[in-house]
Amino acid sequence: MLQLNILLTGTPGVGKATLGKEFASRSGLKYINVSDLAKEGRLYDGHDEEYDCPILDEDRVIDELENQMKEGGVIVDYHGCNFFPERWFHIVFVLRTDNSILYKRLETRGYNETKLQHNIQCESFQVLHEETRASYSEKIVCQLVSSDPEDPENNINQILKWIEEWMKIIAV
Ligand code: DAT
Repeated sequence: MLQLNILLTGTPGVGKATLGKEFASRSGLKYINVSDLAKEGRLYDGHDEEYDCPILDEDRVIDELENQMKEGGVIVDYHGCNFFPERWFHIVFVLRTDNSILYKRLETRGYNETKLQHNIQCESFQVLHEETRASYSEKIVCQLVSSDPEDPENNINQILKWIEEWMKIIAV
């Protein structure tokens, strides 16, 4: 089994779960959606009224994941990245989506107007891309586009190619 850990990040709605679940089923990596993990374990520290969402208890999330990350073979999905220990990840993929497409996806999700505009601005200003660049070595940060239906398949092939290269390097 692959021992590497991958972080999939990006604005909500860019397609992290779609890509992460499919990639996990093909690669044997374990897919972990941090929002689902937090929901199951009630890993919260209050409620954000403006954006109508629970506030993640980041320390408890890290405690919860630490052992699995040490073992390796995990693909983590979350719309944030600066609180994870840098040592956890071998590669970080930031998914990006065309803003007009993202708007429709988030509208379908029923986001309120404040939350919708906030996320659209995050994507426009490349907030997650900047956050990954500030938190991880630029050598391990890659951007992938996920706007069109054929993109997940192309992205899976790109990630598989990256893993092939990584395995050659560690075999030396
Ligand atoms: P995220 O996990 O980043 O919040 P998601 O994987 O749940 O996003 O995707 C949001 C919605 O968009 C979902 O209905 C699936 C769809 N979707 C994801 N990637 C897509 C793509 N490349 N082309 C078309 N639809 C896509």
